[in-house]
Amino acid sequence: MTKKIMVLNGPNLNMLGTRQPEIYGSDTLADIERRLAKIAESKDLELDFRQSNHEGEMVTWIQEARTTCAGIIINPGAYTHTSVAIRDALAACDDVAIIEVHLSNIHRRESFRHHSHVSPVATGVMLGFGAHGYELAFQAISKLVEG
Ligand code: CA2
Repeated sequence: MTKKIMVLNGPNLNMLGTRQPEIYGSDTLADIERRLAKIAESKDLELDFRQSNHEGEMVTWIQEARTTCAGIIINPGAYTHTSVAIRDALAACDDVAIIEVHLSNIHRRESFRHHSHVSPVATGVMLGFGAHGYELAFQAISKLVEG
């Protein structure tokens, strides 16, 4: 059966490509989704790509992924630094590979971005590679879920 990878994007990431290109690049979320869809097809994986500006909706989606997905790639946006609820939902995903992605290197930025509630419950973390980081994360998760 084809395994499913859920890619979750948090608040404000729907504005990607419209402003602050010096930090986040000029690709839109739709550009990223298109590239991941190609990789998913080549690896016989199903891609479920979503974005939300709401913490509770993200928690509900993670709970859904817990029973339907082999892997989760998540850029929690600013919730990275604030959300114990998203962390707890991810921690409950026992048999799911989890990769946290950030476009920017959060450790080179303001100190309030240095801490992630998500990293301790992620299988791995990809940060600072811009939009390409999503592709790197997808390649990595395809290895984690194979077999
Ligand atoms: O570097 C990342 O991927 C972040 O998760 C992006 C978040 C930020 O709060 C995190 O600290 C690091 C912000 C996403 C907002 O993205 C925008 C993109 C373009 C225009 C406006 C916002």
